[in-house]
Amino acid sequence: MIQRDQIYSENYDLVEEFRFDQEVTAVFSDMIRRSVPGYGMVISLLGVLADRYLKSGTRGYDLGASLGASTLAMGGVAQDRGCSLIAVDNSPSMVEQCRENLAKLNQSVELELRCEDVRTTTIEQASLVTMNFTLQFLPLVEREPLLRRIAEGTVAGGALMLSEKVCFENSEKQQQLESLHHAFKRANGYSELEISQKRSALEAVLIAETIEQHLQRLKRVGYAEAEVLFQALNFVTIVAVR
Ligand code: GEK
Repeated sequence: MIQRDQIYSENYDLVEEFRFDQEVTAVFSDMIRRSVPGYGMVISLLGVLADRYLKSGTRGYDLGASLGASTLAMGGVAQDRGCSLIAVDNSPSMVEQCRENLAKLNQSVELELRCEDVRTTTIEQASLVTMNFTLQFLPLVEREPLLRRIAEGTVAGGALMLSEKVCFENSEKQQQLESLHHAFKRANGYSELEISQKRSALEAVLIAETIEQHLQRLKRVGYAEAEVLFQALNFVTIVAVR
């Protein structure tokens, strides 16, 4: 059963930095659906991209796999084409729960679940890499080297699906989308207190960049094309092709 996220419903004197610990893991499915506009569509789109990009004999990677939703979305195609899947997350509690969820995958899919930092993951023979809402948690200076290694480990014609919370240079647009995102959370049952305490917890942890910064960097690291495939408020999914 899905447990409701009430982590920030109590008033805290001091809001601690957000961490992907046991408490977050227990409510994560509910939290991400009520906090990230378009999350369900992103996961559905990944099934479509898997069909387009996963090539037989290659690998699919899910970087920042959390509970395995993205890995599961690639599972059917991976099985049909004999691709192996590698799911990575550095939160032990997420990995533990993810292992149970991935048991749903057909045993014939070659699957590796690793509890490690994506910055140390070797990417080889990838035809599809998905990094949904994970790059945003890495220090800014470490993003380009990681993306370069992903691009270098991707076969010609392979793709990266990158989903991120974004910000906007235009301050009016930034304010408008930020306020719509809060309205989205309110509409999904979060109180003002929950929204503001979660924002404080994430302040130093989730650093958003602009769509332009993402697209330019993807081209710099070796992708031939990079385009926004889907946007819901201030959350975008970019597809970059090698
Ligand atoms: C989904 N993609 O459901 N190395 C490995 N994992 C990391 C790192 C890191 N350096 N930093 C953060 N994580 C998923 C949702 S959630 C997004 C991804 C969100 C992991 C972290 O432990 C968490 O599980 C995940 O990245 C981010 O499609 O909570 O907004």
